[in-house]
Amino acid sequence: MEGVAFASFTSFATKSLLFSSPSPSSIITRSQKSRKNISPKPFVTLLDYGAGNVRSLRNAIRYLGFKIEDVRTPKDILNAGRLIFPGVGAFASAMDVLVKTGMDEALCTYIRNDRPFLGICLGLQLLFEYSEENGPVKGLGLIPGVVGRFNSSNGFRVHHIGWNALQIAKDSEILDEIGDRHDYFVHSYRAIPSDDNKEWVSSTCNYGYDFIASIRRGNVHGVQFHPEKSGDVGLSVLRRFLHPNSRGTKRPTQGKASKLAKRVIACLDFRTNDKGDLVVTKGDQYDVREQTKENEVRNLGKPVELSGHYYKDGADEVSFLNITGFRDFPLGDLPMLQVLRHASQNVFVPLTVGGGIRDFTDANGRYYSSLEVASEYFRSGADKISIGTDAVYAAEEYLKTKVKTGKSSLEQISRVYGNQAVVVSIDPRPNGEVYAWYQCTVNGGREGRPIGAYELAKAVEELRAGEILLNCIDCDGQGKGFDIDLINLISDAVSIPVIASSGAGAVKHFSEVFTKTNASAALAAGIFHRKEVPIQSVKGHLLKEGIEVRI
Ligand code: 1PR
Repeated sequence: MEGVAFASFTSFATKSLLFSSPSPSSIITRSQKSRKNISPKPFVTLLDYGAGNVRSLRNAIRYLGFKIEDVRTPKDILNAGRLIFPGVGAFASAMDVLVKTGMDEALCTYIRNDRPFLGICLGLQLLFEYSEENGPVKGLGLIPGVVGRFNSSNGFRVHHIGWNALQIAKDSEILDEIGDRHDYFVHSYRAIPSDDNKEWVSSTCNYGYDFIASIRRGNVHGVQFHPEKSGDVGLSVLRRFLHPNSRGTKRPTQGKASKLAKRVIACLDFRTNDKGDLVVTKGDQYDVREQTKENEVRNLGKPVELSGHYYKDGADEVSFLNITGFRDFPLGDLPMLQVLRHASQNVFVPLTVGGGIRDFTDANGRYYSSLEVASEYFRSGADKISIGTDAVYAAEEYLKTKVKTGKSSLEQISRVYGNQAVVVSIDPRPNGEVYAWYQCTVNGGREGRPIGAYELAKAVEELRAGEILLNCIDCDGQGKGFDIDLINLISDAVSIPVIASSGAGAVKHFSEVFTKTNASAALAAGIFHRKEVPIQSVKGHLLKEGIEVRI
């Protein structure tokens, strides 16, 4: 999750590093370890300087049967048997924390002594000499070379987000099970390969040009992708690092995967039904009630179970949309947070959550900023948050005043967590007979606003949205295919990734949207909930049509 501007977090981060309070269950003390009746689970040391969400990584490590010991002092680094460093945040802020706490020297000593180390994302980049991110900023200087920003001049969207393939350069052991499969990346800076760092590079990745995807020398490893979000393949990378002698099938490295794959996303719209149960539901043009006398909310299953099922079936991401979030205070919706916590324990692909993200004052007069709401979602296991209604109001205000106040939920959240973590969900409806335009709506399609989808998309990109989830009320639940004109209109207007949504009813609709538009991902709900087509069949069809997807 590199790219997060967390300068404002530095003092918090430093404090939390020195006096950290990770959840009690995640900590084992040395005295505990020496007690005889303690669980024999092996443990790994985690350097988490408190700058962001590493819950997914903690979940993945626990899933693999390891306990986590958190670093509190530089000495803990030197005493570690096996150390994972998931860099989070911006390069300069991270270096600042490391230097202030004396962790920089401890890390350099640990790595120079060839002790088992795995750096992830920024945790890889910090090993280099310099980064251009807000800089040049000096890194740990263990690997010759620099970290630079992707540039968009060759037509590639600057954020490299999604599943991409590796070109393995040398035997790395931890990458042995990757073969020709994709891994999940999300970053806008990358380490540049050169003759000086050639001996370190174990794989590269291509996104317009080649960059370093992983490094290895002796026991020291680093990966730019997120193994904790890369499904089975990612878990194999972590497992091989944690259990160096673990056996798995070595897969061939020369395969068909060569570039950024198109993503297939499963979406769970959910709300509380009339009995008070949280259920996954699905609308027809946003109407989620059965057309019967009882007029009940359609119930298509339980969110945690379904998300686990879609993960196993090959979903590249899972989205949870709390469709009545605009009515209630999202943090009052504890079941929602529980859903996220449980789902993220077993689903190792990115999770997006949306619904009701906005500033809020509760019945007791306590004010919660949208940033607090989003932070709670991130802490509970979300990788991205999605904003609908509040983004429409922010865009309207911005277009009226031409001033970026920095105060909208969109701006606040993307400033702290990075714009790759903020999706704007658009709910447009075609309007007008002769000069049709796509009118934006708020509150789950209940109210039309005086702004078009095109204007909204351009405005939210300027306000630092990282992705657009483009729904279409007329197509929703109809199974007649995506609205190709709408998707072209928006994906040609912005340079951030666009997720096409609404209308999938057959596998051919997925190939159609990827061949006729520039959409980076296709999202569907009903076709999967009604078990009409498994995700694997969608992917099989796309592969047959020559469209690269993760398998
Ligand atoms: O406005 O920030 O509170 O966010 C509310 C979120 O809930 C928005 O993302 C909005 O799109 C969503 N939402 C609100 N009401 C509904 C509803 O259905 N009544 N669902 C709703 C939107 C659209 C997609 C759906 C696709 C694919 N659903 O998420 O899953 O259309 O469906 P299909 O494949 O079956 O055609 P805020």
